This record gives sequence, structure tokens and C-alpha cells, in this order.
Amino acid sequence: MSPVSHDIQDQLQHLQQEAQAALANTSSLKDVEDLRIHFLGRKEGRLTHIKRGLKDLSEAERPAIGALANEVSNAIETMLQERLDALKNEALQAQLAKEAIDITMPGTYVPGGQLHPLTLVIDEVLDIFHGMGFAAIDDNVCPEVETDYYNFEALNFPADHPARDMQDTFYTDAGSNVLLRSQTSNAQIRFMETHRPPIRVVAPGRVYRNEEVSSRKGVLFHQIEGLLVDEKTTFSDLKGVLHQFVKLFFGQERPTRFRNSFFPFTEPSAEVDVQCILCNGQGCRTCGHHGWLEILGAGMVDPNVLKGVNIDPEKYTGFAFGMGVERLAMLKYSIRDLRLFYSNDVRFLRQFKG
Ligand code: 2NM
Repeated sequence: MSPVSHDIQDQLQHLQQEAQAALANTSSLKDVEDLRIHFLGRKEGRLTHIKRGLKDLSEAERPAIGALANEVSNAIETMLQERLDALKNEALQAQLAKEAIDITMPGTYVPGGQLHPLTLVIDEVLDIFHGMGFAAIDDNVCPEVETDYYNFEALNFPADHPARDMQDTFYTDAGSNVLLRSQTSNAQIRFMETHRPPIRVVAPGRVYRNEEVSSRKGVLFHQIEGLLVDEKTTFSDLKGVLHQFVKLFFGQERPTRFRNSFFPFTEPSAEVDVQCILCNGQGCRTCGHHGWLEILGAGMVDPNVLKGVNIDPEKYTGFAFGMGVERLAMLKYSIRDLRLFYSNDVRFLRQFKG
């Protein structure tokens, strides 16, 4: 072997050892990439440089040294790749360790909310009427700021009715024609304007009255009103529907009575009482010692109301009813002050589970 060839052989072996030592010191993918360029780079790589010198060797010596150069090249390539894989794996393991979830650690307590008692009552009432074929009118599609027409006139209120007084109804700055609705009947009127019989709907929603706030009355409360219009609908249909409602809401055995009453929008009109659920008719403070509690108003829809929405009262009859949600909730849960519903005291609210 010529001295030149011997020298190249030395250089190649040395280069491989050098690469191995350098790789052991790398700590990033970039370090490895830099070494790849340093040793194998096409232009300046040290092995490339040695390979270029092979052309000066004799024909006899070139194949063996060339083969050695390729071997060293492959060996360095393999070492580079192994180091890359090792570093990538280390990074992955570190990432996994960092993201590891300790499933034995105690969780963070997230206190669960629950539905408001008024929402529970509304849901229950709607459910009961749904079972009798009544659909709920979405309370978001019906305005709470309403015109006199939908709140009073279409409901057959005479011009001088006391409810139209400023003392009882909130009027807005927009004029004497624009007010906060005092009952949800505007929903039924609007529904009848756009739908023909048979009609079976219930309308839940907020209503406003200019009252002095007390344990029993507020300026805002919730109502659910129902309406059924069809051919040959009678007062006994109304009684059947309301009896069924009372049975399901207050219990099978709760005695119920109908009393004669008056509303501008119904004729005849009635009010429904249930026997006091606290004293069972014996007389107590809740029922004012009468033994009965009034829970809703109802009646046959006045022909004038039907005429106003272009439904022929000779062909169709209907009944309607309305109830106060706060009152139902107070009776159902024995709540003595209606202001508790709006005070947002969690000690109160937490007691109601849907
Ligand atoms: C009540 C009592 C009786 C009622 C009437 C109507 C309508 F639009 F059909 F005329 N809606 N709701 C009604 C009837 C409401 O609340 C105590």
C-alpha cells in the first residue's frame, strides 16, 4: 500500500471515530444537522473532501479505499440517524412526562347549579298541558313591551277600565300607547292573528304591574295562560282540562272548586280554588282562614275577542285560563315571601332540585 493510500485510510478511520465522539455530545436536532453538514455536506463536508482526493490514487488502490470511504460514509449516516431518533424519542418522552395526568389526584370541585324554582314550576305546568295537546308559544317571540291594542283593546277591555290606569299599568316614554304587558294574553291574540282553529296553546312569560311591592306582590311576575279554540268547545271541556291540571300539579286527592267571576275577555268567567294545601280546609293564615286558595282564572273566550282576530264566533268557541307562576310555586313549596324568588340567595335557590 502506498503512503498516500495509507494516509487516506487513516483519515477515514479517524473521521469515523471523530464523528462518533462529536455525536455523543449533541443535545439537539440542530446539533446533529450541523454535524451532518460538517462530515457529509456536499460541498464542504470533510468526507466529501477526502473522497475528492481518491482520484489521485492508482487504479489498483482506488477500489478498496473507495469502498472503505463508502463504508465510513454509511456508518456516519447511520450514526447521525440513530442520534436523531434518540433525540426525538427523548423529546417525546419529556413531553409525555410533562403532560402526564395523575388520575389519582383529587379533582377540582365544580358546584353544580340547578334550575330556578320558577323555571321548575313553568316546566312542570307546560309539561302537564303538553300532555293534553297544548303547544307552548315561545316567550321570546312575543314582546313584553306592547301596544295598548294587544294588551287591552283586543281583549275587550273598555276604555275606562281601571287596569288601563297609570296606577296599575306601566306606560313607557314612547307614549300612552306603549306599555309593559300586564298579562301574557298578547301572545294569544298574536297567535290567533296568524293561526286558524283548532288552536291549543299555552303562553308563559313575564308580566308587569304597578303594584306596591310586598311579600305577595311584585312589579314583575310570571304568568302562564292557555287558550283552546275549536268547534263545539264548551265550558265542561274547560272544567275537564283544569281539573286534570290540578290533579297532576297538586295531587290526585286535592279538592277543587269553580267560582263565578268576571274578566273583560271571557264570558262566562270563573276562578278555580284548591283546598288549602297547608291546613286541608281547616283554616290557617296562608288561606286567610277560608280553607281555600285561589290558583287561576278562566272562562269562555268572549265573542268580541274572537271577532277581533277574524275568527267567526258563530262557528268557533274557545276557552282560556291564566295563572300566576309565583303563586303556584309559593303554594307548592310553602314559600312565604315572593321576594325570595328574585333575591338570588343561593341558600334559598339550592333547595330546589329539578
Ligand atoms: C286569565 C283568565 C281568563 C285569557 C284570555 C285570553 C284570550 F286571549 F284568549 F282572550 N288569554 N288569556 C284569560 C282568561 C286569562 O288570566 C287570569
